[in-house]
Amino acid sequence: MLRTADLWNPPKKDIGEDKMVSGKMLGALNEQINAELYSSYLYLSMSAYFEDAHLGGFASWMRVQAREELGHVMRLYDYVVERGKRVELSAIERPPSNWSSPLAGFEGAYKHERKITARINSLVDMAIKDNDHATNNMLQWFVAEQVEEEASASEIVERLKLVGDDGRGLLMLDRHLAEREPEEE
Ligand code: OFO
Repeated sequence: MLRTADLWNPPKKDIGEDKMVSGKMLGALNEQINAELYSSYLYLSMSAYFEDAHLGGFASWMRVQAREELGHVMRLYDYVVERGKRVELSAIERPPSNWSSPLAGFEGAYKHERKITARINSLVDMAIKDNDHATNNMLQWFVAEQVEEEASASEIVERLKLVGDDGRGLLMLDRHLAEREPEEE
């Protein structure tokens, strides 16, 4: 008989091996969920830094990025659930809250995206090794996304280098970054 308590505390889904998603892969996907949550946290922290520096366009760009990262989280979350597996959330590391300049902030963002790309690539390697075609297919979206993420952060780094100490150039870039719209989910 199903008790009310069972509805609120359903038994944990099996997180062990099965023929679809290996236990190792499940652990790695759960870690990736955490990494994407950290990305969102990092960009929200950068957004707060730019708000404080009166650079509303930079802040808005970072805020859109923070939200986009939550979309990445949910994409992985939904995949794990769809495979009948259990999402396990863990503590999110505290992000930095200060950068020495807008350039340092975006250099940090670019470096971070390169790390995320390396993580995605090792997940793909694992899926290939496991003959896990479904997970590999799901991850290909992230492979393409990382190309875009790296390109947009690196383009802003280059523009900031061109701007240098020119306050007017910085404000023009700020106006340009304010135009970024959230992507359709
Ligand atoms: Fe999720 O792509 Fe950035 O971190």
